[in-house]
Amino acid sequence: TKFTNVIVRKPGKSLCNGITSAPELGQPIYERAVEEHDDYIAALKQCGVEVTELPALEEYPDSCFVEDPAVITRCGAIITNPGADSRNGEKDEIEPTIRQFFDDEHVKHIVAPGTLDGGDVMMVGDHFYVGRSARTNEEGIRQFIEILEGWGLEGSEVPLEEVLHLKTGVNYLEDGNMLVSGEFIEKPDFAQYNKVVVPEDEAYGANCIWVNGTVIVPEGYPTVLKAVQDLGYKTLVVDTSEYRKVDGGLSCLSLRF
Ligand code: CIR
Repeated sequence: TKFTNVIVRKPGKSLCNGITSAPELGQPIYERAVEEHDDYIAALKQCGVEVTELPALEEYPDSCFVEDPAVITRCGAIITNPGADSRNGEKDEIEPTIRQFFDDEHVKHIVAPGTLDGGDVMMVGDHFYVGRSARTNEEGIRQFIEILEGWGLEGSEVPLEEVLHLKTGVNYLEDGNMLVSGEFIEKPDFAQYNKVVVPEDEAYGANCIWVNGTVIVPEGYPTVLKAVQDLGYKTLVVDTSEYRKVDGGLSCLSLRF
């Protein structure tokens, strides 16, 4: 795998009203969120990718989490049908940008009654694990796998019990290495990988991203950082604490392809 492009979207002031399962963390501070986003973009650029930065969309509080309305594979792009009502329209906002990179026959859609969030999709080479979650349903997964198979790729379903999205708790770092936390530590689906177990008190740190040999790790998760460095990866640390307040992490903030 080698990524050449990354798409991000600047957070709007409405980020403060994003969906959250952890209101006790407080609302994101907008100015700080923008700084963190700038740092994130700088880290991505250091990994040798071209970054396309889309403007903020105030009408969609969670729209900086561009990973959810689209999934991009090496064969084409899939515009999803995001499972949260307040986010569903994000799919129409991201599509024109996706079409700048892919022609008509390489852009497919998940359609109702299927729902799917890109945060539930984890790419491991040509295999895509898809979490069945509160956002992603059986029909969405069926459509998604059908599209993949049409391109000679494959997918499989992973039922989720605890976390919001699949990649909230499990992330592939390439080279057979996988960061796993919580319910994913023992899942048979991932038995074949070199699993790096993330301790419960650093669970949020399981959401790291591999970008062309470098792993970007969220700031404040020393056990995860050391484990990733011990695997031999170059690392970059980015603070995503404002996004954590609305359940967002490193992977959600970009589309990498
Ligand atoms: C949401 O609940 O949809 C946002 N507040 C967070 C989305 C995080 N995205 C991701 O894990 N891919």
